[in-house]
Amino acid sequence: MIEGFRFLPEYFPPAAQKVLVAEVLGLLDENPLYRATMPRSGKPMSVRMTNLGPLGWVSDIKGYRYQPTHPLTGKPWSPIPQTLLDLWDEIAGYAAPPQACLVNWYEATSRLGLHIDADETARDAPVVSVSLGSRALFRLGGEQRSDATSSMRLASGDVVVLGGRSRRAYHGVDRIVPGSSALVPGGGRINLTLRRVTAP
Ligand code: MD3
Ligand code: FE
Repeated sequence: MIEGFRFLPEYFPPAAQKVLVAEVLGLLDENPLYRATMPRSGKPMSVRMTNLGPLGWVSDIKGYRYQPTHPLTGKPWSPIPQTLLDLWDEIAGYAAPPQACLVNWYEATSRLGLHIDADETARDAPVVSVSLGSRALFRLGGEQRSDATSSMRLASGDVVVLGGRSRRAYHGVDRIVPGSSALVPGGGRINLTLRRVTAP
């Protein structure tokens, strides 16, 4: 496995998963899920998304970027829940707090193509991911698109830390296993990624 990749299965027990999902659902009125579009092509992404925190990752026809406000409401994103700030403190090993929590919302047929996360200036900071709801078939490769990949299932409550070289690795979600958990309304999946965007 690539250096810097840490898999913490069932980090959150079921009761804590429920609280986290309820917290995220409660923030969706103020921070509505929306379907971002791909740069240049304007093709809609299969995953709906929103963000929490001082910065949020957005994509539109002009490109990828982090910005302080929701693209539809124009309002600042709500703060990152304390549970997630605590998680970062416990496992990120990074002196400054995360600035963005990207919320990816997967339905039965949602997927996320192989990509690298490269829009953050703080390249030494890890990305911390929390999976909630139905299982995902996650694919992790290397620093070149042509590198071999391996697949793994990410289940509800699992936490993944992407530090070191793994931070620069290609990755994606081939599909979810819809209905493999009833935690998320509709049998879908929520993935939360905590990110440090700018160098402290
Ligand atoms: C490996 N999300 O938001 S989480 C993303 O399940 C993203 O929604 C996926 O890829 C999801 O960009 C995967 C695990 C993950 C997150 C960030 C990474 C793996 C990563 C960054 C670098 C390498
Ligand atoms: Fe990613």
